[in-house]
Amino acid sequence: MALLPIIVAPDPRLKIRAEPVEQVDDELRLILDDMLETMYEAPGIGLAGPQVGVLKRLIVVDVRDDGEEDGKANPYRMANPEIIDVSEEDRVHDEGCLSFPDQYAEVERPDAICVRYLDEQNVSRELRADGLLATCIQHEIDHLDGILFVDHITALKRKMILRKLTKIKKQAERELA
Ligand code: GNR
Ligand code: NI
Repeated sequence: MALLPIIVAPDPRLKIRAEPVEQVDDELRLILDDMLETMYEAPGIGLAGPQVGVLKRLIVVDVRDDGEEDGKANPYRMANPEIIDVSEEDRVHDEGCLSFPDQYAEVERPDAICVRYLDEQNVSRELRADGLLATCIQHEIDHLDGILFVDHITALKRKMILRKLTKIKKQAERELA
């Protein structure tokens, strides 16, 4: 088990489309476990391969039994996740992202989805999700397509968030120099 460094925006590596995996083998199971460990430590409720420099269609999610703060752990490891159905109804959530530390914005997405994926045993599964779990899975699949939550908000808000992060990154570089 290992913690993986999380890439912070703006970074061209977050804008690349990730490649599908052929099958979930021992090597990918180890990466999925490292991603979960990294996500819990952050802490976050989801993590996508590209955020840790893995350009494969891998995501992990745990919103802890319906988003209750002290709910039981309920981790999902997904390879090649695909949304195969969405509800007509939308929901708005104040989203954050581990690649955008301390930045939040309201994003509207379908309230419920059906997602097809390969689980950690390389078995094809379908999951119906709604609420926070549905929001999080959509946010993670976006990462696999190089799409970030700020791509769903107004250009002005996006500019403000990216300007803040650029400033913070430059400051950190100066402190290291
Ligand atoms: O930890 C996270 N919280 C979150 C909150 C609302 C909507 C989406 C998310 S995902 C985010 C972790 C992350 O950046 N995943 O890519
Ligand atoms: Ni994210």
